[in-house]
Amino acid sequence: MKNQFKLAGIALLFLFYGSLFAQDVVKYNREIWLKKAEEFKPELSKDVIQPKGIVELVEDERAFQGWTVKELGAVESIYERSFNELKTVIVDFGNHYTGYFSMNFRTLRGTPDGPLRFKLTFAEVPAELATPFDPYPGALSRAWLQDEIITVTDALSEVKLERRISGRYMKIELLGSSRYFDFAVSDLKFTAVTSVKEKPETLAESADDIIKKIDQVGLNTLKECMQTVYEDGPKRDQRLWIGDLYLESIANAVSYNNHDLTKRCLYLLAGLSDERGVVHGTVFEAPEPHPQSGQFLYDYALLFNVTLKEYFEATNDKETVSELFPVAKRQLEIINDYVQPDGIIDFEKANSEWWLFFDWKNDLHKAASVQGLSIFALSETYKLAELVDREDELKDVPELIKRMKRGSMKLYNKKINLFESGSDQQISYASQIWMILGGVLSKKESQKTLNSLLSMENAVQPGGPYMYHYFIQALVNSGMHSEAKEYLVDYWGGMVKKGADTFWEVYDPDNDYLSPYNFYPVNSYCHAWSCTPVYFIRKYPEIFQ
Ligand code: RAM
Repeated sequence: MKNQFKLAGIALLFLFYGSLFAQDVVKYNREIWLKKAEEFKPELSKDVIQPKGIVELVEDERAFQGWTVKELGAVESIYERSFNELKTVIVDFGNHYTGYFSMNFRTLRGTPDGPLRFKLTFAEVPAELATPFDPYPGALSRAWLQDEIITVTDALSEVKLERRISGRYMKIELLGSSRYFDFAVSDLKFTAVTSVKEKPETLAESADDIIKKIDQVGLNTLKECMQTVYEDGPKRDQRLWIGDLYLESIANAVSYNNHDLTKRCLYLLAGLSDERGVVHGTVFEAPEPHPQSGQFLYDYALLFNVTLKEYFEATNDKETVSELFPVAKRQLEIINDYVQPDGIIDFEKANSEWWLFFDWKNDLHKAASVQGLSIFALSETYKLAELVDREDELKDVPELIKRMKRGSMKLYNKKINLFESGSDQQISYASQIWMILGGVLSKKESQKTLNSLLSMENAVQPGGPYMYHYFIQALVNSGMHSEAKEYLVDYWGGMVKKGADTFWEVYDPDNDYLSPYNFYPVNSYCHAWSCTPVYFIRKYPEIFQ
């Protein structure tokens, strides 16, 4: 009897551990992967930046968001002047920087006998300094906005702001001082940080000026976002998102070549995958690496695989791929949960179980996009498997790709050569782009589709630079090279003409005030996914240079 109990106990124990193993498919690697991520955490370089000068805000309806700045003189001009009289000053650091601000004080009269109180506001674009933040109508935390009230108890020593800041401009407003002494501010400094070490190659001498300018602004954007992970935006959200990582890493691979940063991010995401082995759309580094729990994006999970494939092509790093290939395989299984016998993804089901991101565009119907992106991810993962001789582990994939491509044609309206999405048969850029990137159409057919799309007035347009990247890629893949260059110059060149030092998270040429968060100052104006002209210009010099 006793023995029977023992046996039953052992069996139960096996069952228990068995179910744990089944649930947590990557359990034993997670710690190792997080250790690797830590090992490749870069040292940030530090560069001390002096302000370029003092400026004032000028209202100008032709300027981006209605505001520009006018130069008033060198920063030294305020180092001699009574701040009790000046009261407010705007400093221009001359470029977008990410890092830490500090300043000092000089006593002009008397002895400091009481504390000083200031409000410091940092801005990526001029309108951020001109738009009142309160009452705050935005959908994201009010605290992302970079205004800080500081009390200086010792006006004889340097003051350092603890919060990491991102921007080009800074407004200093005096909120409180003593009448028994006077002072000037001095030694305004910005210690800029980045993990970029290498200087990218210069473009061909013969490249158009606008291309050179776009490349430069793209490089600045990327450099600013490359911190201890690829951040989405150094002002906001300051963290790793897979969609941003993918685009940053391919731009990095043709410019700064900081492959270890890509490797770190891949290991971090793998190490923080959930108990099913699914990667989270976004993760945090501090105080300990952790995911945003419950934040699963269907498209981003699959783009993990594409990032890994691009990483391998850039580095030939077999060790990393052999360790992370199981994670990629696991992401592909997501597709199996939704693909139906006719090769079409069950959109309603996927949409109810995942955040299907694709673009910041409320009215976009995403069924065709999900279909195209899934095929794209399957194809790219299979290519990766071929590169590392592991196709036998993805035996079913070629057949699945075929079935899904066949199924996709059910969404194709042959009369107008366009894919339709949803019961309203919505026609969007996103649908055509993802079907083309998925390789559903031949090159010739893709051209027909894109030409038809470009002539459609009511097609749902890309919502921002993220979708615009895939649009340019679809044009490139379809052999529409002059159009690819034209649209790139038009779109990103449009931001340059509006004064961008770094490319923006959101850009609609017809609406400077567009914001997915209901308040445009909280948009990020140095945003990872907008840096990709760097990739196009350098990856395809024959088209863009
Ligand atoms: C925003 C961020 C980020 C993006 C996600 C989906 O919060 O700007 O770049 O990847 O959305």
